[in-house]
Amino acid sequence: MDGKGFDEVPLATALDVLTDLVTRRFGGPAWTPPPAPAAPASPPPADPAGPLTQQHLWAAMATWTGQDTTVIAEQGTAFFGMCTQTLPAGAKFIAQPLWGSIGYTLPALLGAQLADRSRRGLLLIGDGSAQMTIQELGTIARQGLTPVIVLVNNDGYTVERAIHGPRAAYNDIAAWNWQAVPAALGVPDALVLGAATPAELAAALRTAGRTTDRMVFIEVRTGMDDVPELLHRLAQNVRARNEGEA
Ligand SMILES: Cc1ncc(C[n+]2csc(CCOP(=O)(O)OP(=O)(O)O)c2C)c(N)n1
Ligand SMILES: [Mg+2]
Repeated sequence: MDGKGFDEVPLATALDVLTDLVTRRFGGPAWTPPPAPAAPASPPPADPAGPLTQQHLWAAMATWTGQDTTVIAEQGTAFFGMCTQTLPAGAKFIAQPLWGSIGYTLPALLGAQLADRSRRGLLLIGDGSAQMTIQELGTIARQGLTPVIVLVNNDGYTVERAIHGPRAAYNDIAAWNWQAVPAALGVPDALVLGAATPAELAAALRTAGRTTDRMVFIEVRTGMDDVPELLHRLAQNVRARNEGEA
């Protein structure tokens, strides 16, 4: 401040001092918070037997999350779907939107679970990201860890499709037999489930809640172009900026 440095001042103290200065200088707080935005209208209930949508998926994952759950959301649709949800007090949320390096979350799940075995890990990861670091599934099992892994199979890089090249080949990935992957990578006792409708997801999540003695691996299917509302809006802005630069 004014050419002087003040090291190691806790943020709360700094804010108190700055508020005091602003009050004395301007005779009152210079800024008042804007009114809270009106709550969005709740979406219509999903058809239990219809296709699973991203809107339904992330809300259902937030509802499933408990106070002892550590949610880890990969930097695809999972992050954008989960970062707008409200989680219960005590729940932890791990993501890395700053670096955005895909594949981070599966080893992050391993680390978080090793650091605290009393919490249940819930990994939310896309098929493209999972193909980067999936081999650590075997290490997770070898360490006796029993997380729930929700793998979003939407045939490739959906977050990238939303920004550029919806049908470009570089957003496609090889189609894997995901349900065979845990056994192939050294987790023969994983409980492997699949869900393509809200009803199937509800059933899988009920089973996952009861099954705490082994890894639960749920492959969920969502549409190739289906994205959470936040990502839809962000992608529109990025697309517009890219077109302006062209
Ligand atoms: C190491 C690395 N490579 C590439 C990217 C660019 N990138 C960001 S998100 C993404 C695709 C993620 O796809 P997926 O995990 O399937 O998530 P989805 O959006 O389909 O749910 C890619 C390739 C990146 N962020 N980090
Ligand atoms: Mg994907």
